[in-house]
Amino acid sequence: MRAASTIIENRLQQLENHLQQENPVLLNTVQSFRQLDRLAYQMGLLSNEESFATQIPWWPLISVLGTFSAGKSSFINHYLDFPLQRSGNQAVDDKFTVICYSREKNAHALPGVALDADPRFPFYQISSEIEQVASGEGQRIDSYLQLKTCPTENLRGKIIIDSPGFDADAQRTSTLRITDHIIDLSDLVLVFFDARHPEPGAMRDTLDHLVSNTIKRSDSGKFLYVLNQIDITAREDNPEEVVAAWQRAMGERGLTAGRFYTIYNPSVALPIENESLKERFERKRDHDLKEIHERMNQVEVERAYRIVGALEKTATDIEEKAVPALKQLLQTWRKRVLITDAVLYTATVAIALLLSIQSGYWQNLELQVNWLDQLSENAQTVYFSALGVYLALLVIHFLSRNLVARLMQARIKKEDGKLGIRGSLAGAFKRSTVHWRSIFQATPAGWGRGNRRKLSKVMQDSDDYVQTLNDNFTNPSGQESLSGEAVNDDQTATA
Ligand SMILES: Nc1nc2c(ncn2[C@@H]2O[C@H](COP(=O)(O)OP(=O)(O)OP(=O)(O)O)[C@@H](O)[C@H]2O)c(=O)[nH]1
Ligand SMILES: [Mg+2]
Repeated sequence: MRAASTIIENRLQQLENHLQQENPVLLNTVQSFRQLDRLAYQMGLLSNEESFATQIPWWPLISVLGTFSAGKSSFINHYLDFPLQRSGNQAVDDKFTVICYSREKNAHALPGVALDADPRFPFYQISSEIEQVASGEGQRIDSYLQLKTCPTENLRGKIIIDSPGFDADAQRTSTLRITDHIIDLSDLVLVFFDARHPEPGAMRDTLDHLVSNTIKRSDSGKFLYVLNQIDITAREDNPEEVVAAWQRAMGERGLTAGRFYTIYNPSVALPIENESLKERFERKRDHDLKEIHERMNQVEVERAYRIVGALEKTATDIEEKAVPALKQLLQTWRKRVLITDAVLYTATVAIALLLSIQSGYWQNLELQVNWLDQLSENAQTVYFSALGVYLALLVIHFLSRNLVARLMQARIKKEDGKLGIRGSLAGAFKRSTVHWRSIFQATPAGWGRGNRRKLSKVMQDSDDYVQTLNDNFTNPSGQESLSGEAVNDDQTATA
């Protein structure tokens, strides 16, 4: 138990260290999650080796997938404004690279084990998952993953994953498994295609796996489809046809309306000679690139609100769902214990009666027990007999409350989760029905005045976090320009 709580403590501390560099508002939310954890331990909603904070994804994850040599790495370098990833015309990347922010001036690369062992990152314990699909591959985690840190401000509050070119034929099950894992965790997925004449096999695999399989997902909105390198098409007779062919191929896979972008990379593109063509291409590229970048930046904002939202929801759910449900359960338990008590007492009396009849102690409806008469003459024995009866009743009562609690707990465990709250109602019920708590106690364990006050404080704090986030994310200079515009409007009005 101790070891488990130390693991959780370490995890939370690592999280805090990272947030300290990255987003101080969210650092405060970890404190609030800790307060909720303590309350939940006392209520029994969480066990010592759990934390509300580790149940939510902290990292806004953007993944870049797609055909090989489509320009994924170059796109990332351009976004970071930093030559972090190697690029080239041959297939360059054979690993997934997890790129995250660090204040240190120099970029660092760390092997895959660093990711596998670090709970702050989305690949924590991925090796065991890989081991399940490809035996023996789990230990070779370094050949699949690496971690790079980069000091670019653009990267603050996000993790970007660069991936090897997608090619289902050549790729092992483990790579496909990692790809699926990444897609599941990502807040935003950019699927890259190549406007040069792409290799049909790789294009087909990408379409099958990264387009067809994604349309029916409930989170299909997080996929953006990008046709890159369209500067090349400027040299073709009919550039529009390349884009049209691409969209047709997507349409054949069922993707008709969607987020299609056509871009090229300003830093590596070939020059376009024709001035008007150049202007048209640049306009389209700038427009689409801007939208993609905006979506990428938005991910951080959404993540921050998502986390504060999760904090507030966890707190309100305890008060509005868990506690009422527990009170209801305790009431049912009390009722059932009293009924069971009554049944057991009656049964005991009935058995005693039957035994006494059988032993011939009853004559003419009168109890004739000589030894009982003798016993009642001695005050001490009367006292001990009464005590004995009392203890017997008590034992029966505890048997009954335990039995009922256990039966109910099994039922609750089965239905735990239906309520949609974090934490275990079954655990909290167990805590509230421990033998030293009276069955007449209506409030659940850990729900005293002190803890209720702490919970309101967390709710109050989460409102404050939202305000701080609003202050951080709404550009303060935007306010100025708004009033500036108002002045201008007034002037035009008077003019
Ligand atoms: N003309 C042109 N070339 C590009 C563009 N984007 C990338 N390239 C070039 O295409 C080649 C492949 O780029 P990478 O960024 O390595 O592509 P990748 O998708 O990361 O490739 P893998 O990791 O090997 O799958 C490089 O030579 C880039 O310079 C673009 O928009 N236009
Ligand atoms: Mg690459």
